[in-house]
Amino acid sequence: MEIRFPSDFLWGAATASYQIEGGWNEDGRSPSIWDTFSHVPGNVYQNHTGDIAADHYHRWQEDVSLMKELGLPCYRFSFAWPRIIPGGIGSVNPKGLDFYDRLVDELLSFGIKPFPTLYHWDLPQALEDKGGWPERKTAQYFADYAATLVEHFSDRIENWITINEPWVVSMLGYHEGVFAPGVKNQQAAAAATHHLLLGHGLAVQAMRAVARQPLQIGITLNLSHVEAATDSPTDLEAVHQRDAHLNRIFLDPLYFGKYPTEVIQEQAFVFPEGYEKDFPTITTPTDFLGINNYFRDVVRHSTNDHHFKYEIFQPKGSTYSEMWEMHAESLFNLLMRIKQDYPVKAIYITENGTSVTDGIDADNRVRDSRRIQYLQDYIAATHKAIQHGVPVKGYFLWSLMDNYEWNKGYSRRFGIIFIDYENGQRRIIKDSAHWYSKTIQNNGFQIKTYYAEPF
Ligand code: IFM
Repeated sequence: MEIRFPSDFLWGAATASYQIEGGWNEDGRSPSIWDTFSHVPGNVYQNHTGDIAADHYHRWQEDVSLMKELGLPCYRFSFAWPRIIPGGIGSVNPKGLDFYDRLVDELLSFGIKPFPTLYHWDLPQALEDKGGWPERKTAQYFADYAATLVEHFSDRIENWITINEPWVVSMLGYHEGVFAPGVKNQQAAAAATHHLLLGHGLAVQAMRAVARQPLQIGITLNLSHVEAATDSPTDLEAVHQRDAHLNRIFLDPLYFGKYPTEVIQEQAFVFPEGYEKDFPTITTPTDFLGINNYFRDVVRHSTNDHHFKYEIFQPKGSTYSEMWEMHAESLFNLLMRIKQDYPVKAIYITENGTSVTDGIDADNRVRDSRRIQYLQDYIAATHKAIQHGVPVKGYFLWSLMDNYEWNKGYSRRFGIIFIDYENGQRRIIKDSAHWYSKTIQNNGFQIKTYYAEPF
């Protein structure tokens, strides 16, 4: 079967500052919470850090040439807050702006549209020292930082994402403590959730106030379709709860100005006093919703956890890559559900992809056929959703290049460009990048069976 996307569909690839840049202490950049966290032995797989990462801070020109070679129309990257405002608040670092000026101008000179994210988890450590996201003032500091960037770049950049995956920031960073800043405190996580939403709303307002052209602004959420392990009433209830904790906890305040009732009633989430007064700010209208999706969540009832009466269940016989189940139909289901339940004007898939650690063959090729299979299936699911009326306007593959996968360090490879960390950081275009490049060129593809075996 042949599939073709609408002629104005936007194709891109995504990265994030801490995961690729390196240059962690250069040109006035201050430490972020990820520098602090990754430098503590035991926090990250084999104590890997982002000190050098893919060395994009020095190789950005080569990386932009590769984007050009692949015919990439759009590039999603993130600004590093500690490069721009090293203290988190106050003075702006001209060298930080210079780096992104060079990057943005180079992209534009090649006709590649920049699609930046303002916050992809690298909070300046100075702000964590003042309380981090559980502290209300951080929301305003974020809005000030957002305005600084928009003032400087909005003559050249139209599309902006405020925050990437606030669920990960609050739940993995402040509740489970497995991501920076490594805090394990439910109260802190609830406060962080609320202040991330507030920061987003304040930022949208501040950005529009200083913009040099009408902007397209959105937030990116990590969302998953949730399914029950069985039809039992308790498993169905588990679906409802998980959906509230993962999806509705951000979607409902953003679109309806309220937290899900079930969440409010639980002991686990106690939001800061007077939180309701912030909903008018949190619901400040945006232009699109960014969705990061990789897998579905299958859940069943469980009393193992003190607060959450469910557990994630890995169905037997399903297909897994190194981290997550591959289940493209669940992306279709998720998109249909968003269209049905929320008044979303436009959707961008701001991340989708898979980790497969295929290495370099003797002929210097990386034959990552399993990634091609994954991409084909998920992009076809996106296409099907568009056919069913879901307003998906673009797709960003995660990731342009192999990079630092947070607490898994360099043990995971999500890139369509291979980074040879051990051999001078050379870049090798993987088979999947050639496939994606052709897909962009043809604005679609012929569906094939690339890889029939289970992983
Ligand atoms: O690498 C991350 C990215 O930073 C956020 N979304 C998920 C990706 C894969 O885990």
